[in-house]
Amino acid sequence: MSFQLSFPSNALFVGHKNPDTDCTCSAIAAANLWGGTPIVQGELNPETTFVLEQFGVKAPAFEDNFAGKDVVIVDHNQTTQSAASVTEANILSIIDHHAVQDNFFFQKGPIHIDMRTVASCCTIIADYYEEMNVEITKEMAGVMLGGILSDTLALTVPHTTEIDKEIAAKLAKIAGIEDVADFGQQMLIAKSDLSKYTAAEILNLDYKDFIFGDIKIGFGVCESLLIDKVKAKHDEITAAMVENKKNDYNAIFFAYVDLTTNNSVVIGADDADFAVLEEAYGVSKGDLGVALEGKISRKNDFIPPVSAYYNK
Ligand SMILES: [Mn+2]
Repeated sequence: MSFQLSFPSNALFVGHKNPDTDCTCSAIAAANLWGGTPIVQGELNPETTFVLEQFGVKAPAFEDNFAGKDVVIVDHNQTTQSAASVTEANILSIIDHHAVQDNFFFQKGPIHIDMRTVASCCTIIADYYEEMNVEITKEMAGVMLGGILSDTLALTVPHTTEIDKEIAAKLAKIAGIEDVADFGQQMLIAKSDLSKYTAAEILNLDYKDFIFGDIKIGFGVCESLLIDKVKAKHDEITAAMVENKKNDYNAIFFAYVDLTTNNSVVIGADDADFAVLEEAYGVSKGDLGVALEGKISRKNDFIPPVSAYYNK
């Protein structure tokens, strides 16, 4: 007899706060596979909305009260990236592809944990369909492809693995997407349309908290094909960062990620934050902030030097 992962039908499949396409689509596809309810902990971004509309898939319900509930965590593994009530949930499993650092979810007993070194959580969920011999519908193939293309910027980021590429190709076939690069480009265009957002909303759209010992930081990222339009709001974004910092943060950082060049500029809320960035990255502040060439990933590029700085 071999182990087969299963969950009770009342399980909630929960992605991180400030949801992105990968966590939302992971929750949808996992809930579809195992039975249960996909959950988002915030409003969907325009890229995720585009993907769900393409495949006629309903957005998950919003929920942030997890006390006493059966929960499967997808696409994150730190309490700082979920509502506080998740610490009172009955966590059944963690399925993720991020580094295990501080604030890993505590568990009441032994649970199933699946952390893989792939570029997207949807890659892992798609692999479960295969392993469990469950047919992938066009809709589910579409959303999982969306998650993979989002986290890998259409399979271009250096940490994209062969498994991500192989699974994306299979999903594209089922989803009826002939030109994956073109679909990825359409996702980036959708993601880059930030015209309806205020500076504070742009800061918080893709924003995560990190805790290093007793240091708490916030790190927002904006990936755009039209990053100059975002940089034009620099003063307002900085003001929003200063405002966020009042909520017991030691530092607030934000990265302008230019998807046309794959270069980034990371900024801080104030001089003290900029001093951290200069030392962590070993780069002096330029016009707006610290310029990082060829670096675009919070998980792989931005956080490790900052983590090393605070943990030294
Ligand atoms: Mn992810």
